[in-house]
Amino acid sequence: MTETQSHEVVVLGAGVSGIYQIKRLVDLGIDAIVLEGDEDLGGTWYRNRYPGARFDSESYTYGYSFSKEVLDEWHWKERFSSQPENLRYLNFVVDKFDLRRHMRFDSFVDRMAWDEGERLWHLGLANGATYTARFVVSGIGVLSVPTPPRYPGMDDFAGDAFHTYWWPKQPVPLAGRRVGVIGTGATGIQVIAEIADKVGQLTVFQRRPNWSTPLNNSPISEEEMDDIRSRYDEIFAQCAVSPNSFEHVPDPRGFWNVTPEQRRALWSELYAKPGFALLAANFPEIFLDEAANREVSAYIGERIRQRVSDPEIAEKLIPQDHGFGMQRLPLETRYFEAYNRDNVHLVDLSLTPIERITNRGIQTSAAHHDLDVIVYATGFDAVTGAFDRMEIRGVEGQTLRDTWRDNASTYLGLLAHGFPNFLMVAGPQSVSGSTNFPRAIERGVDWVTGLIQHALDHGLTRLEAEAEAEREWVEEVVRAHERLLARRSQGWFTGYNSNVEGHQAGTVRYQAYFGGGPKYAARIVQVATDGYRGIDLR
Ligand code: NA7
Repeated sequence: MTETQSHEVVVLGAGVSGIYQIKRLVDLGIDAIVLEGDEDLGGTWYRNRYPGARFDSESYTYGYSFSKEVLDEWHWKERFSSQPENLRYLNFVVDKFDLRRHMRFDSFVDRMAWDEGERLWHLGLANGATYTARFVVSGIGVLSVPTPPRYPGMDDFAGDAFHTYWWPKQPVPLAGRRVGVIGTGATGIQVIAEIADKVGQLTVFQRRPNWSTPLNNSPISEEEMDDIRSRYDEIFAQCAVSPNSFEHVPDPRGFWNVTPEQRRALWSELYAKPGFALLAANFPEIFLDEAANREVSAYIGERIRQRVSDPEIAEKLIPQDHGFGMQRLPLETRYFEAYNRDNVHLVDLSLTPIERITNRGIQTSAAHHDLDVIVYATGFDAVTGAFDRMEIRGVEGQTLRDTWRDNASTYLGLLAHGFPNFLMVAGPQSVSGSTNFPRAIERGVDWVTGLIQHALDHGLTRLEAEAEAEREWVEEVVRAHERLLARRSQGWFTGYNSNVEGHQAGTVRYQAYFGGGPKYAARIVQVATDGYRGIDLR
């Protein structure tokens, strides 16, 4: 048994959050360490090696903004950069600031308990090591717990099968093989479009279609990168005032103040623009007004029909159960055209559900599909999943898992009552699930760092969200959520996941704050300025 190690701060996770968090702490000379469960850094971009994995955020709005040197030195090669390049980027940042020496890998924290007498967290790792820390900062990811389906016979399959999150590091041979993909969320749509022309046969098992619009990716030349570098201040300033922290700005004219022809003209322009333009540069009414949403959905349905040759297949690819923008919008590159290929087949699971996985493939209620590879693109136990899989015991010995059984409850998405000195970067009910992730992450890290510095400066050893302040924040989260047409949608934003107990259709979880990035930023800054109002500091 090795000796317990003690640090002022333990950071959980070496992904986008943990990397920036450790940088800030090290810069302040605070004794801190990162514990990462995986064998290397990168989080989301260390995993998710499936073909087609890439940003849906413009690369230069996704990268860190904190270092002028990094901004000056890094050249984003594509407007929407791919997983291998994103992982190289994170390694570049870590190596540049020599942060690796503050990281321990293969160090999954599976339990931690608060000791009220010592005012310390005691952490236990899956590898047997133990740590204590005054403060624990979680950067454990919003989408880091993959959820394969629970079909009978999954272990019987003789071919290759994996969840997209666990796509192997070694190249998976696809040429000439029969591949089945289950799931048509953002991940399924990326992987299907990418491999359609690289496999022998591709069978897509779709339960519900998603709306999806063109990514419109393109390379970034040296000259363009120079231009982007010269505009970085402007770009980040723009992200800071946009509701979802992108460069795109909502159309201010008012949906009903313009003619249907003018609306279509805008949509046709946005359809050709990169990234989330159709979502984020649209009229805000499409998220609030059913008639507005119906009209934009009908327009996008038409665009899908224009792109899919077989009218019956086209109808199956157009969502009927939810409107455009009601779930996370997947972005695509020639996804709909994939269905025009002779080697691509669509199986509609709403008509013929999967009964079991066999040793040779997938048995639906209508047929057996012989396969060599099964890809589970079936999503994540989003936002709270990474907390639920640890045993986190608070003041009274209660677990966070039990406390959050029906719904998360946080103060500003940054702290939770009953769990002192546990600080969450990109926690539930922050804006990290509802905006461009790294923009929210940097804001969260800066705030958490400020609070830790404040505690150290003032000799404070116990910080806990007040119950009343937390209750009021949750009410605000609920209010912002209930304004939206999407309030009952079946997507991970609302905590839906058919493969996780208690997260099935019909349950609503308040996972994120939907009041927008600028309002959230102003709020947390104000709380800090007011001497950390709502936090019991001792
Ligand atoms: P999502 O968006 O949760 O999508 C999961 C997909 O898998 C969705 O189409 C599901 O259909 C389908 N699914 C899930 N379980 C099953 C089972 N058991 N059988 C058949 N189909 C199933 O996850 P993604 O990984 O695509 O995207 C998550 C985020 O990662 C994304 O927003 C990006 O930010 C990165 P359903 O809709 O439940 O009928």
